[in-house]
Amino acid sequence: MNKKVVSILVTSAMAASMFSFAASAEDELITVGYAQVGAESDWRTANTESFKSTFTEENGYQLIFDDAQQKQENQIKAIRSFIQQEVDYIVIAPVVETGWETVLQEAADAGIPVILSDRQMDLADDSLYTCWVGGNFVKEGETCGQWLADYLEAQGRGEEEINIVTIQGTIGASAQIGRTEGVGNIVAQHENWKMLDMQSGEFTQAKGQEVMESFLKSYDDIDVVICENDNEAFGAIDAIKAAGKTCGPDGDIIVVSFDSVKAAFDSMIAGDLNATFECNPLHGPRVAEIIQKLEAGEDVEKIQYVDEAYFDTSMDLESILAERLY
Ligand code: GZL
Repeated sequence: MNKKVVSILVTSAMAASMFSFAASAEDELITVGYAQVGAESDWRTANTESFKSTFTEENGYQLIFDDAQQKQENQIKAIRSFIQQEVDYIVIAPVVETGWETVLQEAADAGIPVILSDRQMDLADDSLYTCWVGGNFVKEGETCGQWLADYLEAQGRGEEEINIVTIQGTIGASAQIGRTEGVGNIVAQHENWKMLDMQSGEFTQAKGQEVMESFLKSYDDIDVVICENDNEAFGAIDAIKAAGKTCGPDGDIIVVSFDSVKAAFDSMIAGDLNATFECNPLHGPRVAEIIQKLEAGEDVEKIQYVDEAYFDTSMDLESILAERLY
């Protein structure tokens, strides 16, 4: 056999072995399709980063990430694409709780486990997803309401007529439903508290400012604004200042919010925000732990809450901020 033919055969054999090596390396990676809500808030950015830094090739994963820009139809398209790509797992942070049965059934028919992260789904058949990991939104709301009661009491305002407005999150999202319910449970315990109005700020700073501007035009006696995430609070604070009013511990209007991102600590240190109620976004490692258990054939808990706290201006915020991961 002449040298040329031999060299072609050797090259082909090497290419084949490399391809098969690459294929086997590729085969060893666990493919995860992740349908993320969007990039609407600092919390969401931290949540996305947690997944991207966890589901790396070095850690044995191939992550296929989709940003749905807060649109359910985009998330459904992404899930269908993951099914076509025959991923090993689908992770979804559902933008709203309803409208998922059909596409989840398609994933089930394809034999692909679905893990829910962050927000929940309202399903008649909860076998359509393997498990959910996220924050306890009702508890976050109740903790916020109780903090406000204690704060007002400490100021000698426990019996005063208190006018409250709420800038809600995306209507129909678990975080909005739970936080609104939780705060409402505490408001109901105080007959001297009045919830003047509630409107959605879509969990964004721009919309939060717009809603607060409208509240300030409609009501001249607002004592408290409850923002269902920190970014809405940043917008509300800008609107309050633009209207010539003050906010925070020494201001006209008490401002509280949810998430506890780093920028919320900056706002409390600046004296604008009174308190923030944590919603831990670092779900990546938790979901990876779940996948590893499933890979090992182990059972996993259906509902898995992450640990959460709250922070206010009575605390050593500079020290806490120095340790914060998001
Ligand atoms: C909470 C999450 C919410 C955050 C917002 O788990 O769903 O969505 O509170 C984000 O910042 O937009």
